[in-house]
Formats: sequence, structure tokens, C-alpha cells
Amino acid sequence: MSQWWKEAVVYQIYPRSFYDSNGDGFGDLQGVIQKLDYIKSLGADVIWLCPVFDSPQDDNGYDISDYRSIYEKFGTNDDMFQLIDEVHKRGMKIIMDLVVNHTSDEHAWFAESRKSKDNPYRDYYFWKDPKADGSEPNNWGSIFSGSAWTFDERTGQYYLHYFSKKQPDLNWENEAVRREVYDLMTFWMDRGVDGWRMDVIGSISKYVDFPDYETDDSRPYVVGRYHSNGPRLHEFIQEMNREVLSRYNCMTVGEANGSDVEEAKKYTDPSRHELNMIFTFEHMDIDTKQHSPNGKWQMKPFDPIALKKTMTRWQTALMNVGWNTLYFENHDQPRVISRWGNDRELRKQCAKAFATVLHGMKGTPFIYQGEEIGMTNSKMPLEMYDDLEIKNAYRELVIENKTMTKEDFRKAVAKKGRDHARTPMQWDDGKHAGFTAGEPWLAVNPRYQEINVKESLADEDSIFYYYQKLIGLRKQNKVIVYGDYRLLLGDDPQIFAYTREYQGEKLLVAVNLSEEKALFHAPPELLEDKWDVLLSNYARERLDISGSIDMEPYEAFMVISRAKDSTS
Ligand code: TEU
Repeated sequence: MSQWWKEAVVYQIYPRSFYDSNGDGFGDLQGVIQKLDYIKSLGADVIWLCPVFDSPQDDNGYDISDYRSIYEKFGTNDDMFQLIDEVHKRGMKIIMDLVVNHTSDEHAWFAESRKSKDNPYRDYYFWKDPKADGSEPNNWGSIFSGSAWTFDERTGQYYLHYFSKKQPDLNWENEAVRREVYDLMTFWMDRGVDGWRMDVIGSISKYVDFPDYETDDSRPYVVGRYHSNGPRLHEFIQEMNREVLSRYNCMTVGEANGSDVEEAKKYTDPSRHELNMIFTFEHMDIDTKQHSPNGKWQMKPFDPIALKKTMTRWQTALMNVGWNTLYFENHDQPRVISRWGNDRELRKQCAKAFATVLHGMKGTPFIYQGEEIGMTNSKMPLEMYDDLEIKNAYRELVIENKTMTKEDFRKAVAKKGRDHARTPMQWDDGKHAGFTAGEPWLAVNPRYQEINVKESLADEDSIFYYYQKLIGLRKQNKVIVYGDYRLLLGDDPQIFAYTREYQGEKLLVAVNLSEEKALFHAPPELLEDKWDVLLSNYARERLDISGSIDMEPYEAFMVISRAKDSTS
């Protein structure tokens, strides 16, 4: 089967915040259709659409109540079929979000399951008796705070939910559940969907003996290693591959929470017939203090060396087996320039710098809506955040457990809250950034007059055109897709530099990830080659790497040395 996904660049859409075609303040599928030419003009080949299925929207659609129909605010099934068609007409592909670690508690399966202990759907989910004292079956925590178990009066048992209590976890041990999942996948793939991003796929296999976590602190509930990589994980994925995926020329990317590179190889080694690639969290966790009761909100400063080490570990481990994803942003992560860079006076240079680091690497790049115009974190008072992860964490950490002050929590959310990625797409400098003619479901970022698509398209030096170039270079230079990766200057605290090599071609990428100037010295083995500039965010046309290069703040460049016989 062709490996088209290796040469593809993916554009991720969070539909409720992308473009609202009917003025209800909520993005929709017709809105996506209207903006397809924009995405095409960027050069992306694949669209990943976050969940659009029927849902009570407790977790913005990651709580699905019907996998076969589109949520009405997004449109109808016919709109979805039209979208698939319009994407294909433009020579692009579309992947959807497969959220099958859990359903909504309003899914018909769960409504049945909770009715009685002998209901035929009881085993679609995990139900357990309370401990002798009436407490939860074990000390597993929910990723959205509190216990992972909720008591249901009707049958006197607890059900399991890794996320909110409105997201009960499916029991993949039950063959009927797996059959349902394969059927719904087939339903959409037969209608033209080109693949799946698989939500928390790393958690579908549970440790069904439900062991308590051992804790050395006073945390009542723990989220840890039992929450992912359960004993039957790869068996289930292989079955899914056999039953469904192998029948289509599709693309698959698993959200593999809790995975290291060894686990990643298992998922993505083609000979194992599982998935094409996975999302790792390791490079996104470098600004989190590990093992804190405050979880992701316990921040530590950005360290370029940690970023280099982590990304290099993944580049190296998956060099000859498997495949990487490349991402800094998505709907769960804040804006990278606000998180690790400079989103003020050096915003443009900084956005281009991070883009260069990522798009020069080996793997499939993912661009999150707005990243291509350098959107920033928003400014909102705590009360204005909409995300349930933030609301629950506030209640637990600040109000109940008092492990964080309100001020520290506010600071952490201003950096890392998921809503920073979810503010409406900034199309122009008009009211609500041109996202909607009505009232947006979440306030537009106040900087929309300065940062928007219209402005980006009018400025030939914009971040948008820089992304367009990066994508174009990937299409023209196989070394960017297939070249072997090697880190340079590993201990340099400012510069992220590496080479890529493929069939006699060499690419050198160097990025100053700091606000100060930095001196770049190429290692001696690179000095024999003749280098041409492919890309520079400081408009350098020529670069002599034989001397030292005085790199400007957030300066980035990509130079290439062509195969000797092709240049002669
Ligand atoms: O995220 C899974 C996950 O473990 C984290 O990314 C988590 O949501 C959070 O960001 C931790 O801070 C996936 C989806 O991407 C996310 O939007 C959903 O809320 C979650 O699963 C539940 O479906």
C-alpha cells in the first residue's frame, strides 16, 4: 500500500472555532467548505477534522453520543459528505477523529448499560462494586480531576471514566464493543474518509485487575502508568488493522499518551501492522515539573536543550523503523510562541523559527489552525475560560486541595490552558475577527486586529508565506521527507541545529531559539560541502558557513548541499 502520508502535510481544524457560516457563533462544516481554498493555498494535503459527531459537548465533541450522525450545530451528514467531496475535488484528503476510548454518557449504549446489571449493554463499559467502606473501587484519578469512578445509584456500582464523568470508558475486552467500533469506522471510510486520528488510543486496553497505585504523598487519586499501554493494547490495534484499516489506502495517527520511543516502535513498525504514526507527549511535557500533585499546571521554564534532547530521541529512535509526527500545537496545547517564545516584538521571527525547527525534521508535520499566521495565547480572566479541564482543576487544586494559589493557577492557565488554542480563527480585522456574524461561543483573541489571515495574505514576508515555503520545500526536496537526522551542537543553550541526509543530498537546519544573538559554528565535517540557501527568516541570500555566523534573535535558516553529480 502506498505511503502517501509520509509526504503529506496535515492541517488540523477545530471546527467549532474555524469558520461560522450561519451566524450562530459556532463554526460549522459549511464554514470549513468555504475555507478549503485557503488551506489548499497554504499547501497542506490532508485535513484532520476534530470530532463533529453528535454530542452533548461536555468536552467539545470528545464525548460522542452517536458516531453515525453529525452534531446539528456543525450541520448534517449531507454537509459532511459534501465536505469529503469538496476536499477530494481539490486533491486533498481528510481524516476524522476516532474517539473510542470512551463515549458520552448520553450514548444509547451507556443509557442501556446503566439500566441494570443484566442489561445486554452492561459489559460495554466498566462497572465495579464499591470497596467495603463504600469508596471507589481503586485510587485511579480522572485526567480531568477527581476520581476516575462515578457511583451510579440505580445499580449501586461505580463506572470508570478516565476523563469527565460524562465520558464513560468503553470496555474493549468485550468483542461486541470492538465490532461496533470497526463498523462505525467502516461506515465513514466507505463514504470516503481517508483515515483517522485516534483519540487516547493508548488507553483502550485496561489493566482489568484494577490495581491501586502506590503513593508516597497524600493524593487521593492518581493518574499514572496504569492509565495507558494496557496488556492487550497492541493486540486490539492489530485486530483493528486486520478488520478495517488494511482494507483502505488510509492514514492513521494514534494519540499515544504515556508512550516512550519503544512503545512508539511497536505502534509504527510497518511489519507489525498497527498504525502509521503516533503523537508523543514527551516534547510537550518539557515545561512541566514531573510528579507534582498539580499535574500539568506545575510549570518549569522552557529549556531549549531539553527540547533538543527529547525531539532528537524520537527522531533517532524512529529513523529506520516507524515514523514520527511533528507538532507543537493542537487543540489541547497552547500557542507555541506564547508558551516557549516571544509573541510580542519578535512574534514573526519566533513563529518562523519554531516552524523551521519542526518542518525540517523527519516525520509528518501537523499545522494547527492559526499557527500558520502566528496566533498567540489569548488574554482572559479566569472566569472566562470555557474548558472543563480548567474548571475542574481550579476546583480541585485551588479550592479543595489548596495545592496551588489562585494566582499561580491563573499564571499556569495563561500559559497552558487549552482554550488558547480554541479561540476563534482570526480571519480579518472586522468584528469578531470575521469568524462569525453572531456572538462567538468563546471570545476572540483581543489581538485579532493585528494578527489575522487578511493581514498575513497581504504581507509577502508573513508567517503564512513562510509556512507555504516550508511546505513547498518539503514537496521539492526528498531529503526533507526521507533524510537521516543528526543533531549538531547538542549542548548549545540557544541554537537548535541538525542535518538531514539522503542520497547524497545534505540539508542543514539552524535555528536560534532565543531572544539574544547567538554564534553558530558549523562542525568541520560540513565545511567541505557547498551550501545554497533554501530558506531564511532574516532574508539572507547567501551564507558562508565556513566562518562563524552571527545569528539574530530567533533567526532560522535552511541550507542545502546538492549531490555532487547533480550539481556538476
Ligand atoms: O486528549 C487526551 C489527553 O490525554 C490530553 O491531551 C488531555 O486532554 C489534556 O490535554 C491534558 O491536559 C484527548 C483529546 O485530544 C482531548 O481534547 C480530549 O479532551 C480528551 O482526549 C478526551 O477525549
